[in-house]
Amino acid sequence: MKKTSFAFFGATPSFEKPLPVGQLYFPSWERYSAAFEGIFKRQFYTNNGPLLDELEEKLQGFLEVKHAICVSNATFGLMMVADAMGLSGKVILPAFTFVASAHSLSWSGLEPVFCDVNLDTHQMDINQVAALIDEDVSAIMGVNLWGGACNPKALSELASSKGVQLYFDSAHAFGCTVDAVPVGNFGRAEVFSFHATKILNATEGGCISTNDDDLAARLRSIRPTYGKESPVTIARVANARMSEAQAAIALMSLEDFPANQKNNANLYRLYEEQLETIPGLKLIRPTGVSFSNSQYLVCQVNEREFGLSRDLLIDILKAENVIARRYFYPGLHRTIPYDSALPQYLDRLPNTDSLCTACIQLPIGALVLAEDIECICDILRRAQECAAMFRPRHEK
Ligand code: T4K
Repeated sequence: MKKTSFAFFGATPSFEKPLPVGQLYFPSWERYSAAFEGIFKRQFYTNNGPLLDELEEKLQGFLEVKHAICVSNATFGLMMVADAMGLSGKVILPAFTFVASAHSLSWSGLEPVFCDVNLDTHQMDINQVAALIDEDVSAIMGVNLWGGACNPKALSELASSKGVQLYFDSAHAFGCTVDAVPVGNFGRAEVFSFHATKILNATEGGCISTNDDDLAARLRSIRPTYGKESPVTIARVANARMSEAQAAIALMSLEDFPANQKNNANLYRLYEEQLETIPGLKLIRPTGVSFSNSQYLVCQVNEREFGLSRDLLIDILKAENVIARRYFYPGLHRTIPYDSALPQYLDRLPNTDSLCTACIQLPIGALVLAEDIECICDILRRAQECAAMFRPRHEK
């Protein structure tokens, strides 16, 4: 293989335009403009409008929950839930997640307690969660990663046996089920992200699901507004409203969910077939669910077997216009402010540390075609075969 067959060494990139990891499923321009015409005719643009009402009702049906409360994004949803649940002291969550999970706690004056994750599933290690519960811990935030789930039933049993509250960051798990129960029904509340990179999208947005009437009333009053219901007494309000424009896109996205999920599942299978034959790359399949949204394509790079580090592989792909990402990097215990405020976690989370240097997200979603996967896997295969070519001279 010649150096000149890689864009990294100056060849023409395999893809003309950057191919991102985000889902980016959007409705056709015709559907989009028809929905927006309705908004403009009604002259009702935000604050509990008719499209938001319709969306919340449809989400309640889809998720089989009593309350779906849409918000401006999942980060705000998590902050609101921590407040509405009256949490205090410390909350246990994994360090291997997006920064928003922990920062939602910091905004509410809560201290994160970081637990490690399982090396094979990437989900939080429940035995470690159990060991970390003490009198200062008021809740567990389960994080359902990669279209999988972190064993919400076992976590529910643990939380009730220890008398702590439980809620979930389900930003990655919209449309997934656990033993045929839709994710959204576990713990006191669950929070979904409707960011453009997610399978259900409102450009920006999110939703809190709960079967707890009191909690729902508090959340609606924090958002604001409380809509058709009466406000309840709460200590502080926020503005996490979802506009009609966001609700319109989310409604179309919800309608398209079955087709988009199916498309993702097909793309996933193509990756699965091809990646199997590349030494040093391990596909992480969503675990803990009976149905996955197939929202992420996550691999672990074994540097020794593959011959290249994860970061060098990302640079090689980037040169080809494949914008793979290293979610999550670094572990939250190594980010500001936790690295200096909570140094006790720096040498306690070996699995998180190891995954943070090995994980790679590959593109899957609306912009990815079957032939793109052939091409991406071909780049990966050739990179592995020619690994020595990329390594700095002193390493060869
Ligand atoms: N909990 C967890 C476990 C999460 O993963 C997240 C968010 C949250 C909570 C909080 O949810 P939100 O508050 O965001 O609703 C992204 C997303 O911003 C974030 O939603 C997501 N998780 C996180 C894992 O990734 P970035 O900054 O890496 O994504 P971004 O915007 O750079 O997009 C990824 C790629 O897609 C880029 O290559 C560019 C491309 N792209 C993106 C957008 C938005 C486009 O081509 N067009 C676009 O419109 O954070």
